[in-house]
Amino acid sequence: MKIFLDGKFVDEAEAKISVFDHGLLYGDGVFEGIRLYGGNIFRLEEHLERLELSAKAIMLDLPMTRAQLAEATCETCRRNGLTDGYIRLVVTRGIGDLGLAPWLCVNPSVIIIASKIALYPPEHYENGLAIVTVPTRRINPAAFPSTVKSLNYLNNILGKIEAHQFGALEAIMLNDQGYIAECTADNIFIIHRGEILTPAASQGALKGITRDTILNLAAELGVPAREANLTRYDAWCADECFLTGTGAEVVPVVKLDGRQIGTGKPGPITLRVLEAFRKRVRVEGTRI
Ligand code: PXG
Repeated sequence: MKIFLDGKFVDEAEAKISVFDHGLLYGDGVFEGIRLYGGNIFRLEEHLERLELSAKAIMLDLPMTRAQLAEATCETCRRNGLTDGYIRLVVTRGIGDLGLAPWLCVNPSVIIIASKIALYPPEHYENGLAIVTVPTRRINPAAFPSTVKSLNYLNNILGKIEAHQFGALEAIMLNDQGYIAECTADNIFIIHRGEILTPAASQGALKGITRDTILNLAAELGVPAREANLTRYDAWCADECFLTGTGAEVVPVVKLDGRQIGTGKPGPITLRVLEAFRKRVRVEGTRI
């Protein structure tokens, strides 16, 4: 596998980062997870824009322009002979000393990995997931914005460990107010009386690219969709529920905290959205 590392394509075994890189020492950096479908990168511009905004928020100057990052991303896919896969774009603060001081890190590192994706088995989409709410709360956006896709994922990782302990693949994380924020690596949607609802970023959600795609698709499908404050009660009593993410795409949820959601099967609006999303990824994107 060829990895893009600071302007060069190197073999996987040669793709090494210093132990003094603040991405490692402090989780100081930003990243994106992007999909390649049939030779097209889905919503590459939006991912690069989010990367730029994440970098701006943590006051990290990206060492490459958007056009350069786009070209390097496409070239990484080409060099690995990929037409379908998962792309990880990482920018670390770079090498510094053992103190926090990011201003001593003069060269941010850019890493692009393009690889095959391990998809969820099809039965999850056909039968839906059973998920739980975990005790770990999402970090208060006033302490660190949930909209920044940073290298520091320990908050989500604790949620993921707890989900795993409960035997669930994904889990709802509440914010400090007790409202639903999102899942550990996916956004959440519920459907109530024909309306699609999802928590706002201000409630502790990442502005997911898939989430945004779904909000657009809902408008095209003529299904009302909006952001709303959601409680666990709202989700328990929803007619339908689904999760969205670059890796998961759109995955139905049929059980939450031991309560069956709707009929206990993926709901009709969820299935329409899922189908529309799968069609969209086949026709939209940046040709590599
Ligand atoms: N919320 C969080 C906290 C995320 O990390 C999403 C929502 C969905 O966003 P997108 O833009 O992907 O629709 C994410 C997704 C993985 C993986 O392996 C996914 C994410 C991060 C790390 C790993 O699926 N982010």
